[in-house]
Amino acid sequence: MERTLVMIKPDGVQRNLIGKIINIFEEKGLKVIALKKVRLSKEQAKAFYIVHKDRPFYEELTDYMSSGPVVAMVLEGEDAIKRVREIMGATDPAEAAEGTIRKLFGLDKGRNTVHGSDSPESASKEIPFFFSEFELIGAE
Ligand code: DAT
Ligand code: MG
Repeated sequence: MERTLVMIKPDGVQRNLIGKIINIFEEKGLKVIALKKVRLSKEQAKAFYIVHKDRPFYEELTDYMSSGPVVAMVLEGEDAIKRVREIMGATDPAEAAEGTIRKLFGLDKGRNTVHGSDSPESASKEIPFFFSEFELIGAE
């Protein structure tokens, strides 16, 4: 069993896609073990995306991620990190495979509707960014 951090980005929350997106993950057998809606400050968005601090899109990305509420959740399942990345699709919605969340709902490279941890190392930093241990309610 593996855990991964997923965010529904401001464009997804704003367009009332929270339920549809969670439904896609649940139908694939992933379990929601923690869930919250939050508004990130600019500083919090910069901290969350610190690995991208030297990329040219860091300012645009962190402005965007602090521009409206997001929904953060922890999903649990076998191979959850890789499976969530597959279900989300490529970063650029124009390049995302048919049936992926970003293909279905993504607007452009920045407003691509969802975030998912890209590795176990990322998940182990991103989950505690939003949730304390006692907020993670597994299936057992
Ligand atoms: P992913 O979210 O697929 O892991 P990433 O880690 O490379 O992609 O980048 C993080 C986010 O930054 C991405 O979801 C959207 C934004 N982003 C990436 N490349 C961008 C670009 N060239 N222009 C604008 N935003 C970009
Ligand atoms: Mg990434």
